[in-house]
Amino acid sequence: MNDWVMIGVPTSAGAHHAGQELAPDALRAAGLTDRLAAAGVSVADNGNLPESVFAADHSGAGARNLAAVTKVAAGVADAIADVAASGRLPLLLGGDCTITIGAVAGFRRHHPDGGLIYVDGDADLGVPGDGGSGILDSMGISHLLGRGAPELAGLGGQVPLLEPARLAILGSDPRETSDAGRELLAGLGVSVQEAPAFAADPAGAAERALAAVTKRSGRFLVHVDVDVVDSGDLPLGNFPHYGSGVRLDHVVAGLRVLRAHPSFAGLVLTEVNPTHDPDGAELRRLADALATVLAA
Ligand SMILES: [Mn+2]
Repeated sequence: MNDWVMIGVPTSAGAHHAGQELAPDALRAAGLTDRLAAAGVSVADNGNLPESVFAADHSGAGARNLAAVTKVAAGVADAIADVAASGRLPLLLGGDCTITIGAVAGFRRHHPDGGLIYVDGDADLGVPGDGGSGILDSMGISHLLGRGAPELAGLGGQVPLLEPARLAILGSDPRETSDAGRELLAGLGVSVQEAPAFAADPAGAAERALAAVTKRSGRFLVHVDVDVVDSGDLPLGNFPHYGSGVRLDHVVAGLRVLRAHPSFAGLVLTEVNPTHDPDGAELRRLADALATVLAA
């Protein structure tokens, strides 16, 4: 199981504004495919799913652009289920973080005991109507765990989409999670290692996430929101995260440990906004990092 299928998900439907829909093609233009090949990674590029661009939602709903987000996630679920059934490894290029809801739904059609390691600058615990932004890409973990909008939370036909014991969160910035959020996750038994622990020992933190998830899961997906990297190092995250202390090389070190596990079964990259990087230099750094990770 070492052949990859790359699928672009050009969507900003669940984001704060447009831009992320450009990421899959921008990563290709930054040489991702060539870098993967040079690293010895066998990858077929299946192109992009249909584009879905952010639109202002004036409806007043607590979950903005819910219909568009749900439609994209459903398409992702079908696409990743096909890849999983073929025995190959999906590499999803988002797109905003809501695509991971679809990825988990589709992955678990084929791997009912599947798990998820969520490498992200945020714990994404928002829910519609909580007084927050209403932006769905800040609510991914809530929906995976069965909270939030029923259309999304029920995408896999079972609620929750993911049992808490099959989830590990790695690298979230403690300044972005409330104490109530931390208590909620602790009470549910979700493995959480925040940014300071991740930066202090990326490989060790990754091993602890693996130990937690593989205890209760078979194969697992890895979600990587580029905003897990401090924007002072890599300013590609759609929503900036300055000062977390997590560098790109920390993330590479951690992801290499995850990728080396025999139950590793694919990667979802999210929240890259190419408009933050007009000359493409940071995108090329990210493409190099991905090739280093996937070659491991
Ligand atoms: Mn995120």
